[in-house]
Amino acid sequence: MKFFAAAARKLTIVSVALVMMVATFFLNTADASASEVMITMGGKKGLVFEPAIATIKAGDTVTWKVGALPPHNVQFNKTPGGPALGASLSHKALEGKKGKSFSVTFPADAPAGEYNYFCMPHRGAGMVGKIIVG
Ligand SMILES: [Cu+2]
Repeated sequence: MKFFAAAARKLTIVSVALVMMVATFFLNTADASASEVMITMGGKKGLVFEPAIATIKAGDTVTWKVGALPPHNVQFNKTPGGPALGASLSHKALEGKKGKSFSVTFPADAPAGEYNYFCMPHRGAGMVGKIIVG
């Protein structure tokens, strides 16, 4: 009986250590890979996203901030994930207050490729952008 108790205790210690190692690994990778990208909507060059093209990794967060000539919004029209993913990433509400921002986190399993979007009121003026998920 003593042997089993000792073995069980040993197993518990090993299990806890293993769980902690695995947890630490996931925490570290999350911290190391997730980053934030800031895009200004409307700037010195007029009705444009600055930068118009941004490269991120799946799981990253993109923040759009209202610059000049509002209102603006973000609507994804062509994404490798299809219309449902495009809709979930879109911010259709028009933002008219300079300096206001909103953030969108791309899912960790977002497929790589080019995510094209536009600003609804200024699409005709060429206010389009692209997020490249690498
Ligand atoms: Cu706009």
